[in-house]
This record gives sequence, structure tokens and C-alpha cells, in this order.
Amino acid sequence: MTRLRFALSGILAAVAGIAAGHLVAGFLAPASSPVLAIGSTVIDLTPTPVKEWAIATFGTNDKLILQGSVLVVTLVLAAVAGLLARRRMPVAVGFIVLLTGLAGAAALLRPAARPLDALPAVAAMAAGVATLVWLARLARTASGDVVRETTGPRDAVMTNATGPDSSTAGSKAGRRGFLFGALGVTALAALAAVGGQLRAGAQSVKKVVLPAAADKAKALPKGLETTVSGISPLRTPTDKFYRVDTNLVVPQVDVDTWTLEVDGMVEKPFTMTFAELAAMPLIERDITMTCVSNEVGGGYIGSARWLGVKLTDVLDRAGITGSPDQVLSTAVDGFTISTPLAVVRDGRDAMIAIGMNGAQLSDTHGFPARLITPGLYGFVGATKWLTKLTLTTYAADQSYWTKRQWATDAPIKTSARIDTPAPLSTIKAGTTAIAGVAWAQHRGVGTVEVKIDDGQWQKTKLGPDVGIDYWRQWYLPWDAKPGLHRIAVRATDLEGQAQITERATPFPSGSSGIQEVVVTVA
Ligand SMILES: Nc1nc2c(c(=O)[nH]1)N[C@H]1C(S)=C(S)[C@@H](COP(=O)(O)O)O[C@H]1N2
Ligand SMILES: [Mo]
Repeated sequence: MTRLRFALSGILAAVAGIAAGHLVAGFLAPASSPVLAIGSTVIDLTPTPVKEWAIATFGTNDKLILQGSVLVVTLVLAAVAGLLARRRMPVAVGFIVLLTGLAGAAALLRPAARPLDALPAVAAMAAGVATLVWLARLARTASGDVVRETTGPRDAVMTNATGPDSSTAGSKAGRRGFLFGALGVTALAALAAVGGQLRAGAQSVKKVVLPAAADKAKALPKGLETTVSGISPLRTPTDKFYRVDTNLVVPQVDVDTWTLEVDGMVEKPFTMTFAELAAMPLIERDITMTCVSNEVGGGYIGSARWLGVKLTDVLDRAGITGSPDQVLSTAVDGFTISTPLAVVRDGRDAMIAIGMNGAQLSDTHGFPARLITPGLYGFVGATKWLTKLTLTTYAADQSYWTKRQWATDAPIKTSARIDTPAPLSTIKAGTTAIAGVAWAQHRGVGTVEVKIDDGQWQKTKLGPDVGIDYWRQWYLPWDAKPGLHRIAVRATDLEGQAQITERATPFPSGSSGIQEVVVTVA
């Protein structure tokens, strides 16, 4: 019981510290909240294969699981600190100082950190130490242990605190004292944590007015979703669009102070405001984005209408000098992406997007501006929360993922996905549709074929053509007979190049292989 009380003192000290830190971070910078700061550092330090495994295993829950793990490890360490507090208070306090110090260092080591970002950790340290000292004192009073402890000279002082009737009778009041103390700390911590959360969540990006495009996209044709149930809609609604980034906290960028800087191997480096960027000629394009971490048949793909400025227009304004081979783009949090300059300049619609699906970018998709490079996986061409473009060379500078051994030039691989019937589902016998989407960005989808069991590859019917940078819906009517069936799909691009059938993992340049689903027809 005594040990439990001390362990609990440590745990509650950590809870109080984390909550106090979260509260302060809510006002200053949400990403500097202790658990989040440590979590982000863990993300950056995690070796690529482990990261891949986490994304593959936990999918979009990977961030939650990471934060949960950081929390659990912290609480276990805090319990140890609590146990130490029983006999060696200075060591226990040192332990808490060390833990919160690590959180402070993690917050300060973020690439775009400001000195103030250390404050949440300082608050956590103060709250943690105070709670530990106070609860450990209550725990000492509460435990019958006090009697034994009086035998040691070191604890003589402590006995005084509990008064002369400190044995059995005193420990009952002491137990209640500890209980109330623990409950009080829990309640205060809950309040602080909720307060911090509310405060952080209350920040949202400002509404901006986006000018119309000078060069508009054609009206989007009617997609197959109106006739084929279960198929992905031709355009992905923004709230259904996948999200992939290294951020535990979504950056909330102040558009009034935001700037885009262009520097490096250029004649005239310059900085522009959002208003200046939005005043440049805007293009509107339908483009399908894909994440390199998308597994065969996976969901890290989305198609949207983007509004923005041609990237080459902005680069031309600075005037390129020397022989740079990459555009190194930097996000407001210091995250970087390398995009091959040759790709940017080959005529495709690489752009700095400020609008998505008829609205300003949402905070999760990179408000106020992001890169979109048709045909390249997101990690080499889709920098969100963009703030700087540097013309440089791969020899001189490396980006976030390049440092982690991912490919430098990563064209999206041709692939097809079966949306319906769902893998391992049971469907009714009779006429149905096998349907899905296929993509071969910047080459265009030529044909999509389906194979049922050991049959021939059959050509499917394609949905409307929205251009070579966009995915293509497809379907095949199927008279499904009872039994277990295997359905496979493959796509070929407009140049006649079939998708790669050999299985490859997403690392280092995107997955390949044929998707095959098994369904039961009953
Ligand atoms: N600042 C920043 N931009 C980023 C990333 C990131 O981690 N940070 N991830 C990239 C990756 S891997 C992909 S696939 C796309 C995803 O964009 P989305 O979340 O809008 O779908 O953003 C890219 N841009
Ligand atoms: Mo990605």
C-alpha cells in the first residue's frame, strides 16, 4: 500500500506536469506541449523501416499510438520517480527535472522553435516537482511506514510533521489526506489539460478571399459514382482526402504575417506576402495526389481541384543562375522536401496551391499555401505550409526524407485499386459491378483489366477522362455465381506501359504489385 502511494505520487506528478505544460502550450505553441514535443522528436529520430512498419500496421492511427506510447513510458518512469521519493527525494526530484528537461529540449530542437517554446516544459517541471514533493509528504504521513521510518535519523524530521500520534490513529487521517490530495491533483490536472486543449483548438486559420483563376479547369464530368455503388467518387471531398505529414499538431499559420521566400541560386532573391502571391495569375487544375506510403490497394490517394500559381512563374521572377538541380521547399515548421528542377520545368502544372475543391486550403492540407507537383509522390512535391523555395543542388542540400534514404526522384507508379466488392466481403449472387479507380499520373490511364479466378484478363469500361494527371474510374459488370472468387486488377498507361506486377514495398520509391481481392458470393 505504501509503495503504491509513492508510485501514485510520481504518476500524478507527471500527470500534473503534463497537464500544466499542455495548458501553457495551448497559449503559446500547441506543438511545444511536452508529450507532443517528445513525440515529434521520436518521429524524427525513428529509423525509416520502423516508421514504415508503423504506418503499415497502424495506418492513420500511427500518431495516436505514438503519443500513447510516449505517455505510457513517461508514466512508468514517473512511477519509478515516485518510489524513489520515499527514501531519496532529491534523486526523485532530479528524475522529474530530467524528464521535463528532455521535453524542453525536444521543444527547442524543433527546426522552427522559438525560445518561448521552452516555457511549457518549465511549467511542467514546476508543477511536477511541487506535486511530487507534496504528495510524497502526504504519502509518508498516510503510511504506517512512518513508524518504521522514525527509527532512521534521516526520517526523524518527517515524524515531527505527522505529530505525536503518528502511528495507527494518525495514519487513518493521513490516508484520507493522501486520497484527497491525489484527487485534488487529478481534478486540477484534468482542468488544465482540457483548458490547454480548448485553447489550442480555438485557434483556427483565417478566412481569405481567393481571386478567380485566370486559367480555369473544365467543368468536372459526371462520375461513375452516380451509377456504380461503392466506387470512389470522381472528386474526393476535402474532408475525405487522406492526410499524411510528420506533424502531431497541425500548424495554424497566420496568413497576415506569412511570407514566401525565394532564395538560393537565383539572380534576385525575394519575399512575397500572401496577397502578392494570390495576385499572380492563377491556374485551376484537377490533379490526383498519391502518397509513396500507399500500399497496393491502399487509401493514401485523393483527387481534387487545385487553385494556385504556376511554380515556374514564381521561380522565373527570381531568375535562376548557375545549375541548380532541385527546388528545396521548406515548411513553416522546418520540414523540407526536394523536387527535381527538371520535373518542375518540363511543362507540367507544378503549382503553389492556395485553394482546394473551391475553398481555401484547410489547415490539415497546408494553409495558406502548398506545393502540388502532378506525377510525383507527395513526399517529393507537395510541401504543405510552404514558406520557402530554395534553388540548390542535391549534392549541397538534403531534405527530410532524403536524409532518411528515400528516393530523390519518385514518379507515381501506375496502379489500380478495387473499391467494390470489398476484400473478404460476402455479396449476393447475380449481376453486380466490380469497380474502382486506376492512376498513372502525368502519363494517363490507357486500359484497366480485371481477371476473375483463372479466367482471361478482361477490359473494363472506363469512366470520364479528366486528363493525364487525374485518376480514372473503371467498372466491369459481373454475373457473380455462388462460391469463393478471386478478383485481380491491372492498369496500363496511355504509352502502353503495363503496371509493374512485381511486389515492392513503399520504401524507397513506392509500392508495386497487382491487387487481388477474395470475395464470397452467396
Ligand atoms: N510540411 C509538410 N508537408 C508535407 C508533408 C509533411 O510531412 N510536412 N508530407 C508530404 C507527404 S508524404 C504527402 S503524401 C502529402 C500529403 O498531403 P495531404 O496530407 O494534403 O494529403 O504532403 C506532403 N507534404
Ligand atoms: Mo506521402
